This record gives sequence, C-alpha cells and structure tokens, in this order.
Amino acid sequence: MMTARPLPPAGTRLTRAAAWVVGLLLVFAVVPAAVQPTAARADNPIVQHVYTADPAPLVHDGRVYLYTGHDEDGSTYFTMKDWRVWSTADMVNWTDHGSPLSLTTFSWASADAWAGQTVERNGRFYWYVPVKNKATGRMAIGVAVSDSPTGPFRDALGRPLVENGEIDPTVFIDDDGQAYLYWGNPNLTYVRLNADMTSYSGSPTRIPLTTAGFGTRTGDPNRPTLYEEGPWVYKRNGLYYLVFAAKCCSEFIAYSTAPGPTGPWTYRGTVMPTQGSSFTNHPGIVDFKGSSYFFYHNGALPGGGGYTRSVAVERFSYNADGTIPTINMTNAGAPQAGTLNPYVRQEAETIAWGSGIETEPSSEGGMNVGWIDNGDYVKVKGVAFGSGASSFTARVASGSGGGTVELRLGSPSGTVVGRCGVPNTGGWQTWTTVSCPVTGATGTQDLYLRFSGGSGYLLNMNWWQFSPGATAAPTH
Ligand code: FUB
Repeated sequence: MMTARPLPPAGTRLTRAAAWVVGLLLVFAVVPAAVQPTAARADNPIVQHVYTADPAPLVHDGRVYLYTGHDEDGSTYFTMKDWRVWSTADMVNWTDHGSPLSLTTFSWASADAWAGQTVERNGRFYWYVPVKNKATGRMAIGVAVSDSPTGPFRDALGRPLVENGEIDPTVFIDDDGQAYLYWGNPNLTYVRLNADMTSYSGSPTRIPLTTAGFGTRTGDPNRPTLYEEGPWVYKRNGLYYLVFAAKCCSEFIAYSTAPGPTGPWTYRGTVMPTQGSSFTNHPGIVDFKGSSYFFYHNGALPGGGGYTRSVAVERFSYNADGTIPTINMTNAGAPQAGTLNPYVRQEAETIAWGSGIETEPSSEGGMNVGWIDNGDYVKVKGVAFGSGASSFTARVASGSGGGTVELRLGSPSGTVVGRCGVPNTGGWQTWTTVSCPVTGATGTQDLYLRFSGGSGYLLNMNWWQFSPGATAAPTH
C-alpha cells in the first residue's frame, strides 16, 4: 500500500553539498588561519535540520541537556513559537527530544518564545522563559515545570512569574540553596527565588549597570555600558561569573565577575568576539566530564542569519587565574568526549551531522528520523565497534516503496559494511524491524547511515543497533 506523504515539517533541508559549504564558509569566515581545522568535517552547528537559538545547557545524570529556542524558516524577525530539547553523552552526537514546550503551554502568552534556561532542583526541572503577555502586551517571565529533563513541561503558575517588559531569564542556585533569577534588556534585574522555584521573596532589584561593572559602550548615550541582554550566571571556585551578550549590534559575548551573587560586578572583557553572521549571540557555559564548554549561536547554516540562527559549541579551558580565554567560533566544534556504543539501542535521531533529513514525533515514543530522500544521510561520530560487528538491526517504517540503509564508514561515500533493505510497511508510522549482516566494521569509526532508493520519501527510522561478532564488544 502506498500512502501519500505531506510536506515535511519546517526545517532547513540541508543538502550534502550545502553542508560542506557551511564547513568551508565557517573555516574561512571566522576561524583564524592558525586554528583552522584540517578537514572540513563540520560538527558545528550542533543541529542541522531546524534552526536553533539561545542555548541553555544543563548537565544531569551523565548527559548534557540543551534547551534552545527555534527560529522559524525564512524569518524576518524573532518569530519564535516553541522551544526544543537536545541531549548528548559525548558532546558530538546529539539526540533530538522534540518540542516539549511552546507558546501554547502558557495560556496567557501571545508570542515571542525567546531565550530561556532550565535548572533542576529536587528532581524537578524548571524552565524559565520570556514570552509576550497577551493581556499587557509586555514581555514577561514564565516558568514551566516537569519531572523529566525532556518534559513534557506544564505552566507552573498559569500567569507570569515576574513582568517588567524585559527578557532573557537565567537562574543560579548558590551553594547555600538560595536561588536567584536574573533577567533584562535594557536593564539587569534579579530577584531571590523561594525554594519552590516558582515564587520569590523581596522585590526585584536592579543591578547597577556601571562601566566598572559592565564595560564602556560608545555611541549610545542611553546605553553607557556594554551589557545588552542574555545573562548567564554561575559560580566557579568561589567566584561568581555573569556572561552576557554585549553591545548592539552586532553583539559579542563579554563577562563580569563578582565576589557574591548580587555583585559588585567587575568587567573582565571579551569571551567571544563578534563573529558568525548573526547580529545577536547568546552564551551558555557548563562543565561536563572534566572539560568546560561554551555554547553560542550564529547564522552558519544555509539560509542562516540574524533571524535564522543555529546553536554551536566549543570546548575551552579557564586560565589559571580563573579568567575566560577568548573563544572563536569553529566549524569543527567540540571534540568527542568518549565514544558511542553501537551494541545498545541508539535512537535514529542521535545525530552528529544530518544531511537532508528531518525528525518528527514517533508513534512509538520519542522522535524518529523521516522525510528521507535518496542520498540523504545521518552521521554518527566515534562509534566503537571494537573487534567487530556481525549484524545491524533497525526499526523502520515506510509508506512508499521503501529503500536501502547503507552502512558506510568514514564518509557518506565511504566503505559499505552492510546494506539493509526496507520494504513498504503499510504506513509512515507502521513500524517493523529489519536486520542485515555486517562485515568489516571494527575499531572506532564515524558511521554514516546513508539512504538510497527511488524518488520521493523512502523510509523512516526510529532506532538502530548492531550485534557484536564472535569476539567481545567494548564495555563502554
Ligand atoms: O531569540 C530572541 C532574542 O534574541 C533573545 O531573547 C535574545 O537573547 C537574542 O538572542
């Protein structure tokens, strides 16, 4: 049975050629010659099938969860309706968790799903976001809550938590348990959150925007300091850091430090210069598996720009005195932290680089990869085959004539170690399991799931897994 398939969801539909162009553009546009990666193996931006913006990373239970905004295709403003969640165990293969929070979650919100942050407290996850309050027409801060880092999230209050017409909340919980909510553009305000994380004590308080605290801006008498928006507050070795989008426009990323969570702040300089064809930028910093990571956004994907942005990440090391080095955008991104185990079930939507594919909610839960045309592929980086794989199994569906999943190593045209046929299954969400033999997949390799077949959409994939050969599989 052949079932017609509607147009794919809004996405960037990167072609293979365009993907390589991205890598080359980034290399030549923003990376100093001395640190140009040798191979155009782009793993930045992190996500290729939708535009993402305003990164907010959270480390939880051995994974980095990344909360982002979502720029609509072809936007000519910050036209943003929902937020997205991604996660990784190795900083390069990112799992798409879809959109567990949108404007519709907040009955009182009308528009502008802008830059938020999620924090965990006592096993619950609180996602603070700026949205437009339909009753007042002003920007307000809402808070959503979930028992899981991937949602679903519900509106915790049914009304704004705070409202002063300003944006970009960040939340920091100090060692003594006191939580602080900071937000603002053009001002910078904080309030002490109660332990329930959905109410506060005392009044919202303005942080004095002094040039000593936030640097000197020239040319705008209304904005004498560099502070613009996007605060990100955290503590390291007893020192409080406030990283922010500076100047406008184009923005760069700067930071200040303080001996306490409410200041006094001292301006410390640039974290990331103005780069990357988006006039905004937005910081997020975490430590994970012994390294520090800086998340930001740019306009690096095809069709990308100030309103069609993409989140990227770099690994960095603090200087010995605790200062942050200058970090440049790269197309290579962060190195892989560990490897990926092919002998446990992996979601098809765990992707280091996707070309041509989209994702969608799966009838079996989570997401699946879909809207696959002939020649599209998914790269999975650093797959630890160890002494060898003997077979490949995948959960697939097809409402057309199906196609073939080619298992290639090293590149989309690399050595084929297996081919799995996918038949028509009776529908795009009618799932079946297919298997095929594998030979020659040993060691640690970049795996390319390359899809081939006739014209039109071929198949959907929900998950995959290899079986080891006669010898033992790696233990990680
Ligand atoms: O994404 C909309 C707005 O652009 C954010 O709230 C700002 O931080 C800037 O990135």
